[in-house]
Amino acid sequence: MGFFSRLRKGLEKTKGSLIKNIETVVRGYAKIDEDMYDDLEAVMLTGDMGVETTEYLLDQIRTGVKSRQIKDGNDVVPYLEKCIVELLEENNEPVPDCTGTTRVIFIVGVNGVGKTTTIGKLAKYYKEQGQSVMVAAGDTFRAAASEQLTIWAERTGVPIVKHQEGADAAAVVFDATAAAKARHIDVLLVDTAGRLHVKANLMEELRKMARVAGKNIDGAPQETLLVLDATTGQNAVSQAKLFGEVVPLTGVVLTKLDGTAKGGVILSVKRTLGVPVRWVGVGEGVDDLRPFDAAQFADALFDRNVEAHEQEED
Ligand SMILES: Nc1nc2c(ncn2[C@@H]2O[C@H](COP(=O)(O)OP(=O)(O)OP(=O)(O)O)[C@@H](O)[C@H]2O)c(=O)[nH]1
Ligand SMILES: [Mg+2]
Repeated sequence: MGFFSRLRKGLEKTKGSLIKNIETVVRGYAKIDEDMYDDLEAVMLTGDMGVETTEYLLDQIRTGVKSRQIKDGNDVVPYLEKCIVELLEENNEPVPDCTGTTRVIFIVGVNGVGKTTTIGKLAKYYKEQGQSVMVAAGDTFRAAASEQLTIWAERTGVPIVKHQEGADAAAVVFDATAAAKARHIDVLLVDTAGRLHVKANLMEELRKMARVAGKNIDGAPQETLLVLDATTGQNAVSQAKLFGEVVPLTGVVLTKLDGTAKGGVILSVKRTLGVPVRWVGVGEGVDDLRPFDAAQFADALFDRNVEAHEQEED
């Protein structure tokens, strides 16, 4: 199965709850009234779209009704689909150009969201793009974290910089940035320990790592990607807000979209955080992570252009 098919399959539960429920609500109303808005609101909140995004979409529907673009219940779903596609497409400015220097990418997030796995997948992706890649075991906190990353490094055939367990994570970053610079590496992926936004000392460590990276490579880290587990729904959004207060986030990696009904969270991540979703993950396999493509995501969510996508995959 190609990525589109896997994405589509991964979004099945979200579709089954969110989209189907919206359709059911709308179908139940012969004419548009306040009760319909109330029912729609409930369904959207349950689908993890979040309060702000839900309010926004309901306002859009009201606007559509006023402007007569929505005349009856039948028009609501296609109209909403259009609004959701617009949300997916907004705020997707391209990643900064890093030619002539090493692109340093920090991977941050709470425990178990998929940071280390994401690094393995990114290493493979960038290598396939013809870039030289190095990884840094910046999670010196958890036993076995650097072994886990070493396995990924071996599997993808990229060099790794690591220290002893318990070592200073900033020192790992210092050595890795120095090595990457000396070897003219294109992409340095830095793993970090899972941390709770409430642990001040760990957050301070993250700040220090970022500072140290900039000493060896101007402007580094050029990217700080927050990994969010889609299955946690709205919790992911609050994590993101708090992380963003400590380190400037440049993007989000949304993992574990496979098998959750909470895929609607992608809309609220985009809308409330104002940072682009850069990557989406739909499984544990090395090819289960791809750059976020709004049109592809919308097509997978609404079952559009399925044949064309499947032909591309063959
Ligand atoms: N189903 C699914 N599982 C995933 C995905 N991404 C990661 N995982 C799994 O999530 C689990 C945790 O992944 P890790 O990469 O170890 O997470 P981490 O954030 O590095 O965890 P800590 O280092 O403990 O903070 C592993 O079992 C991964 O295989 C995904 O997109 N889908
Ligand atoms: Mg890890």
